Amino acid sequence: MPEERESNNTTKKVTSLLSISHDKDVDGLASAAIVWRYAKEKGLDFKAILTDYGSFEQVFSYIARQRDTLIIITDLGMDDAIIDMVQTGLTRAITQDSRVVWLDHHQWPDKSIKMILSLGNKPVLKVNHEFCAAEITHKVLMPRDEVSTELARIAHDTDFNLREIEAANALTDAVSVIRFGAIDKKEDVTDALYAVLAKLADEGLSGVWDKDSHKFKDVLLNQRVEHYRKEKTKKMRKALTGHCDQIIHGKLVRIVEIPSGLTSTDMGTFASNPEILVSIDPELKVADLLLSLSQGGMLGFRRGSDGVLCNAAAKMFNGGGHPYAAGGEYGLYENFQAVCDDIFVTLSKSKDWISES
Ligand SMILES: [Mn+2]
Repeated sequence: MPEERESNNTTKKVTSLLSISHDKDVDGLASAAIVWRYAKEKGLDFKAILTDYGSFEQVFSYIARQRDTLIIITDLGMDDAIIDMVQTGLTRAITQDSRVVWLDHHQWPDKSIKMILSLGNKPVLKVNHEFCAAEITHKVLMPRDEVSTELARIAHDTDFNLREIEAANALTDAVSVIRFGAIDKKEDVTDALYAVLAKLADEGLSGVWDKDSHKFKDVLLNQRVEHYRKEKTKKMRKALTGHCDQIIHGKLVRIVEIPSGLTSTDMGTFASNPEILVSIDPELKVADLLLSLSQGGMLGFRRGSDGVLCNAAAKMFNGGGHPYAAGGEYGLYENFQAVCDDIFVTLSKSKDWISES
């Protein structure tokens, strides 16, 4: 936060901080934890809302009621569909002497960027695709704080799907198990995640994770995560067993149907492990392109080799993303086999998703 803003602006000083972050993964949670540490350092009252895109209307009408509040939004993008709602909520809060800081790494249309920058009280907007949101939050708010450095590193490991840090993997599963559990019981996701968030904000990873026993300190949470992992493995094996393969333009394309409670990231990691594949079928190889079809008709794209561009493949299904991971939409369906045939036909029509290098 640029300190000069304290001295040369005419608005009242903020007294509290409202953090709005993504509830879906470790990046959103770690970003909120770093924001909380910033609030502690500045002596600001703190409140967090962890949310997802479907709930923006409630969130921004809550934001509209804020006074003298520093509103920091992290790991959430904005596009034309929600721009009016966002503008209305933020403008209201700003007329009540609030300020806005938005830190993100998703794709933003120019119109959304211009809207945020045109708000009053000198808004701060940082959007950078090369980092995860927690890394940006760390750099902007708490660059010299060691706990925040660790939180940003964990988020990077999960968001870029590196999966090199055991505790980061475990935390990813903990977020999923807590989140899916709350959604099932129709409980508030923020309330459900608050205890973990508070510990991360207090002490970083060591607040929740015991590195000597390789377990969560909370025994119940550890049991839930272990159970979730077993169930998840069963579901993923079953999903992989029902796979549908085809060679297209010399690339092995595989489609799997994923049940609820599984993410395409889970599936992508699982299905790129050759040992797991061989245990299902000795002939089964890692696919060059893996498509995960969810029951709602959403498509996740992950690649098993560099010769494929997931973003270009996803574009053929009204989606987009990165070369290594992307998302798109097929639409509601009944017959999985018919969907596979249809997808294979679409992918055969273009070579855009094949990388020359
Ligand atoms: Mn993120």
